[in-house]
Amino acid sequence: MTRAFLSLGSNLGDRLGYLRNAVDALGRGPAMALVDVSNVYETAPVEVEGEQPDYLNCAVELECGVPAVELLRYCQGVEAALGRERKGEKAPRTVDVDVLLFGDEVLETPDFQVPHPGTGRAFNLRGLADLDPDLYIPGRGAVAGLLASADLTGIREYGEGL
Ligand code: PH2
Ligand code: MG
Ligand code: MG
Repeated sequence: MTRAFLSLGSNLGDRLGYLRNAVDALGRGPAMALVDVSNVYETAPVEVEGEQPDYLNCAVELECGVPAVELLRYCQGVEAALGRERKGEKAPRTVDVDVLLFGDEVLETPDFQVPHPGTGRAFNLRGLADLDPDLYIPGRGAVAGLLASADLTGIREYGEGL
């Protein structure tokens, strides 16, 4: 089993509902067990062009018994089942499910990178720190240290969480 960490994001429609449904679907994945879910954060869009609604983001920890690419395919299936339209990597979306970390694996293919480039984003560090501040991100360092020097502007805790 591999310890995997995912990032969930939604900025269209019933954002909390989409995060909930995505977490439920991840818990039903083949050879996957849900371990924990971070707090939910409302976050200002980063690295996008033009105006977009704010996101809800959270991080999820899984125990995963399939290889990283199969987890990625499953996550893409969850996105599609929850109505995600492929309008571009940074377009507003019902739900985005990114594989941030897969054990200590480092993968660099044209369409799948682990650690995910988004592991450097402050909202992802915030969610990961809820799950395990000692978590080590290959090539970057420990989450707690990275979070300490991150700019947390535009990130606020959202309600009761999931
Ligand atoms: N996802 C992006 C681009 N920008 N900004 C926030 N706040 N939250 C996201 O999930 C997010 C983003 C591309 O996937
Ligand atoms: Mg993303
Ligand atoms: Mg994505």
